Amino acid sequence: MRSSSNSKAVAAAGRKKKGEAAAWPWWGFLLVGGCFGGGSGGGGGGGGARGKKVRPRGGGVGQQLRRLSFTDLTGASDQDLSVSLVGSNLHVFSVAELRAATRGFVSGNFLGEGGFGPVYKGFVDDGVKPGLKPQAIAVKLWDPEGAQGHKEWLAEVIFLGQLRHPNLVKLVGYCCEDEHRLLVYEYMEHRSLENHLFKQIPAVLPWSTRLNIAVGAAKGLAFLHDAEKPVIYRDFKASNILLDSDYKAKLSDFGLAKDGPEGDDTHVSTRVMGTHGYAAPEYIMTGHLTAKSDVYSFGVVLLEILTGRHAVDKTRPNREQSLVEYARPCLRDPLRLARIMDPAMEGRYSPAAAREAAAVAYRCLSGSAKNRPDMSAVVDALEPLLAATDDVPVGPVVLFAAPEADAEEEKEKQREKDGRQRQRQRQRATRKVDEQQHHRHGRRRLRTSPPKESPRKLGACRNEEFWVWHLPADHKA
Ligand code: ACK
Repeated sequence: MRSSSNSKAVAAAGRKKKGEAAAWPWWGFLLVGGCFGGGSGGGGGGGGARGKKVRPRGGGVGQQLRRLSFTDLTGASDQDLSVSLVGSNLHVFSVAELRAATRGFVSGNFLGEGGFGPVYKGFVDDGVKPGLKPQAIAVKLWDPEGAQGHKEWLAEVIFLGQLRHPNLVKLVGYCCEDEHRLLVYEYMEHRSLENHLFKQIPAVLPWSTRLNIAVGAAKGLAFLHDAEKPVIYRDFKASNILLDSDYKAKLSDFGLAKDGPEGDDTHVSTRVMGTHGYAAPEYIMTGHLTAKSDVYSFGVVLLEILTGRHAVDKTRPNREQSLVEYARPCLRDPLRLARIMDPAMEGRYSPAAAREAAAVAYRCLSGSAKNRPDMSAVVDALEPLLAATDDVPVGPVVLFAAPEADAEEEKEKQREKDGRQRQRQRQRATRKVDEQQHHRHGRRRLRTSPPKESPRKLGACRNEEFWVWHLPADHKA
């Protein structure tokens, strides 16, 4: 079933969606001469580079090239694009080769569906391409019905094609044949962090593995932020953190990544895109993107790692649905922290390390971006905790409710009740004043709350939601 529907997706991959040309003015000329311009293009596949690795301009071994930014693309000629857009060592595949590698996108090889489209496991060796080492791969197909398109495909090729780091997933190559857009990655044995945290597949993640993942993911982000030409990842979330056979974390999915601000600029102005629950509040409000927006998202994922709860969970009682709102107030109080730690760990974690990690999450989730730490400081704070395994209980743990904890819980409930009562009193008082003004001036009561931004749902992948908030016209995509 999957196989046939996605063969259709491959076939339909190039059908233009309404308004594309207007939204992405440089699309047209990229498509004219192949995906990056220049090459032979057309059905031969891969813009003339078919069967070859794409090499950077002047790309001798060990030669350091300036990374091409996304914005460099807009002014580049076709020739520039085909020769120097992509970093070295990317293989250019044809649809036929990837069809063979995945046994015809057979349903048994289906791994899941992300924002870009379905993903299939496959296998390649030098029979497929000379020089290609035998390896398992993950092939991502563009779903033309989905929220993402050529722009996100290109961002992935540009960023992942040029950036290499142990905590970024390796892009093996891509396919750009006619209208088809596919991406080929190294296969990550343990798939995404999301599976392990929320579906507990195949088993509960132990504390040390969780910390290792947090440190690895933090290093990946720090690398992006500290690069000579910094990159803002913009879509940091558990489903974009892939785990290799050793559970080493690697960031994947650079479709929303942006070049960081340059010169005296403090931020990049963008259309607000991302995943509900992970995006920084100031970015949602203003469209101003900075590396600190990623730091906030890291804080959300760190909270997910500690608590085993999803950033947004509509199945929980109202006050627990937003993880940040629910959990952040507990992060600096050891007793309250103990109560929100993932119960699936059954207490098998180092309380001291958990407190330190919680303190890091607290700072990352600060409402004020300037009070959030840099990712390199986050790495420095989290990495030493890997050594603190002495106080991790082993074997079965008997849990009992400490009387102090109960008392504290009662106090907290009472505080919340009092708060709600005070809020009701304030609302009653405000209503009364408004009514008096209404009678006095004979006018309608003014709306006091700000107009709500209404996010438009673009497409849903699994249990995630992908939103675009529409901002005033001066915010560029
Ligand atoms: O959470 P998962 O099992 O891991 O399901 C998603 C699905 O594809 C859609 O994104 C899985 N996936 C994505 N890239 C890779 C990869 N390089 N190796 C293994 N699985 C992957 C992801």
